[in-house]
Amino acid sequence: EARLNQWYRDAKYGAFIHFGVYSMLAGQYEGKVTKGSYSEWIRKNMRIVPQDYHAVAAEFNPSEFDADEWVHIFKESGMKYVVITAKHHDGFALYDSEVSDFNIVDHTPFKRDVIKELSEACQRVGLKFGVYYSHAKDWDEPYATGPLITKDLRNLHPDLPKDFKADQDTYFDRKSLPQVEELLTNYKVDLIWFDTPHAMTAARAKRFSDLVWRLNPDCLINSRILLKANDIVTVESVNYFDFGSLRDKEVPPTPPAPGAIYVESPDSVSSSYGYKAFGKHHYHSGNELVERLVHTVCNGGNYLLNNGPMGNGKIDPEAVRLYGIDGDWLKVNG
Ligand code: FUL
Repeated sequence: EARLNQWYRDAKYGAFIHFGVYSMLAGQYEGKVTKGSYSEWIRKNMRIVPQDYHAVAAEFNPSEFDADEWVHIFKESGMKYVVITAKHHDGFALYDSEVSDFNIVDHTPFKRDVIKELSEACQRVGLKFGVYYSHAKDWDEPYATGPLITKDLRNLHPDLPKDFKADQDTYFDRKSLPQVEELLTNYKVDLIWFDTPHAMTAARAKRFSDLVWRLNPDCLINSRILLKANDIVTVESVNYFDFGSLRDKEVPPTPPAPGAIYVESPDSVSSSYGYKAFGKHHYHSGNELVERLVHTVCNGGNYLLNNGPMGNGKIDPEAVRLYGIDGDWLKVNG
């Protein structure tokens, strides 16, 4: 069945968004700065136990969030689609989920469904809408250990019974697949962006792709559903720095064949995906980002440039400035 993915071929440039409880922490917890460059990894890197991370989440209140303001910035910057973290590795859902209470509506004073508001704002201005979903890794859910060694699992969940046995399939059945089903059912999703496919076998990945395409045959799926997922995905997501090696890859034919692979390069305006105000962190220069955008697009790919909004719900002003530089360049150079 042909997928209506011409929009993706034409898109060239999109906004990636990492937003969640970690945005509020901004790289620091209880006065200590997190190790590692990614602020969205703070739960694992600082070994924050469930009770404590849930307490932090209960204070998450991005009261200045305005979906229309966000999409205005993306549109002005020449972006054609948006991909936002519906759930990152910390297990917190940015939408109203019946599957897990650990979500923005049930667990925070904010109580608003960011995925709903953003997807509707995107539709109003004609931007395509995608969700990032960490399908294999979930630090809120002991069953989903993936490559976590026992020590890591015990660090994150010290109160587990001694005889507890992790089981990735139990996690898929109880949380991951049902949440993907919710997302595809309750929102208009044009692209689902899976990530870190540890513990994924071809058979497990097929459960996800079958589910997605049963609910929405036009939904694009990226390659991080499974390592070497070429036969089932429509979008191959490779980091910007790997992109050079894809130069010789065959550019998809027009009109796109069913299941054709489109190349995309996810990248961030800074050395973190989640917003970071503390610890080691740097932003890339405007020139560098324009060069990355051009390089990616000239190689037949889409450039998915991330910003990490702040805990108050506003887009980081430095990201606005850097997006604007790309936007100005596009206005002059097409
Ligand atoms: C990685 C994740 O572990 C990072 O936190 C981020 O989401 C990046 C886009 O992908 O695999």
